[in-house]
Amino acid sequence: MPGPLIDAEVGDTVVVHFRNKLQAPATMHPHGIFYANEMDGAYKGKWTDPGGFVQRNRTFTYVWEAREGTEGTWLYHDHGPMDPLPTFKGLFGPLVIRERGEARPDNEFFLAFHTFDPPITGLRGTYFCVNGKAYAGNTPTLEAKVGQRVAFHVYGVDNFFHTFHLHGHRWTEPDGRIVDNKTFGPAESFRFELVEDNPGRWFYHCHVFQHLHQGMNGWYLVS
Ligand SMILES: [Cu+2]
Repeated sequence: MPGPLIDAEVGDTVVVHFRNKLQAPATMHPHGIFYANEMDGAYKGKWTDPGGFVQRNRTFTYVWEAREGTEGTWLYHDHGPMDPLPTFKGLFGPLVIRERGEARPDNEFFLAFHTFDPPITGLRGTYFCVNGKAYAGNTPTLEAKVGQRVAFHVYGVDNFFHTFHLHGHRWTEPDGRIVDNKTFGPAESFRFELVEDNPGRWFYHCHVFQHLHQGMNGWYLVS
């Protein structure tokens, strides 16, 4: 965990061959991309479509469309009958839809901000995680070089509002503001780019201090 990156361009049809190897039913529910009602991957009681209740050892093929107007960084997650426990255990992943033929950045990172609670881990404390790990050195150590065009893709997938703060750097928001700390809530996602100009050993972290000090931090190494 997180699940694999789904990487599409506008105009693509995305076909996901999903096999549930867990003991419990599970699904895949995407954000942002276009999908017809039966490709929603959501449990709806007696109105549930097959894609909203995939039993253990069964398969389902999700078909989604990256239509015009779906560009962006998104996520997918379980939305089956066990919701939200499978998501809280890590059944989520990133989904990016790029402009057709768009130049790829030199380097890019996909970061899920989320929580492991005691009912999930059996441990005493809550861990605030990035991609399933807590604390710098365990969380992803990101690496880039001066001069590279670097893209960060960040999404939240728990009950909390987080911020993404990057030391030594700043970026321009779509509305033109220059920021170095961006707030995002449950299932919100965003992407920003910068041209790397500042070598060193930097921190990235959530700036909610409780989250920061319970694990939501990592290294960004620029050479
Ligand atoms: Cu946080």
